[in-house]
Amino acid sequence: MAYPILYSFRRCPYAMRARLGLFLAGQEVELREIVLKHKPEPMLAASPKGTVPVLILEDGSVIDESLSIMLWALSEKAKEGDEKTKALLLTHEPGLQQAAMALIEANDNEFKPWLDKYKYADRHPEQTQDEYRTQGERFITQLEARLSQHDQLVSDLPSLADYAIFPFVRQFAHVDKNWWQQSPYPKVRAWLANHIDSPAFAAIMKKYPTWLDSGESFSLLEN
Ligand SMILES: N[C@@H](CCC(=O)N[C@@H](CS)C(=O)NCC(=O)O)C(=O)O
Repeated sequence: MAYPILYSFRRCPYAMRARLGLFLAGQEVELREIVLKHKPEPMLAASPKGTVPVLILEDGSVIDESLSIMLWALSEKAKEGDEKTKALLLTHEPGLQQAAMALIEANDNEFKPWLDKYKYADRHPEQTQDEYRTQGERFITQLEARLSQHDQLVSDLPSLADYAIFPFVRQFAHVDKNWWQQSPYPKVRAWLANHIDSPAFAAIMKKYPTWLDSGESFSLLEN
């Protein structure tokens, strides 16, 4: 049986978000691991903008935004009446769903650009690495405040906001692990450690040979 094809890059936080959404929805895909410097032609033919993740459905339609892939996979599962995915999507909590979407938007549009500059400060000499980190900390501070109110970002249960955002916070933490360990964000630290240690994250972070080299696609769900 054919499954949707996912072009993915293991270390990309957007691709992680998509893989998490697919995994949590129990949506099988043919995962094709790529390298960004050498993108496969069929991926570019499907999505000329050349970013991962790219999902090609069985009917040929293409979803090439990570959040849309997450929402597609979880919504399809929720349509079957699956309560667990409805909870992830906050289907019964429109106010919280709105908050989750706003937080993801802040992650992608405000936090991510500072994260990139913090990570690659040598390519952006206009400010120091510490200054870039301080800019990024504004978002981390918001997360700390939220996690002081409940166990996860929008309520006590994990939602799409947690899964869409933690791969980016993981990158932020990894730039300077010593700093992160003593930073004034104990709640975010614990929340992140929990997600990194989760079975879902272990499953979506398995290492595969690249599709161009091996010609092999891999299952996302088989462990
Ligand atoms: N808005 C896109 C962003 C995806 C994105 O920027 N992915 C990066 C890798 S993390 C990429 O493919 N960059 C292209 C490149 O580096 O050539 C999404 O959410 O899917």
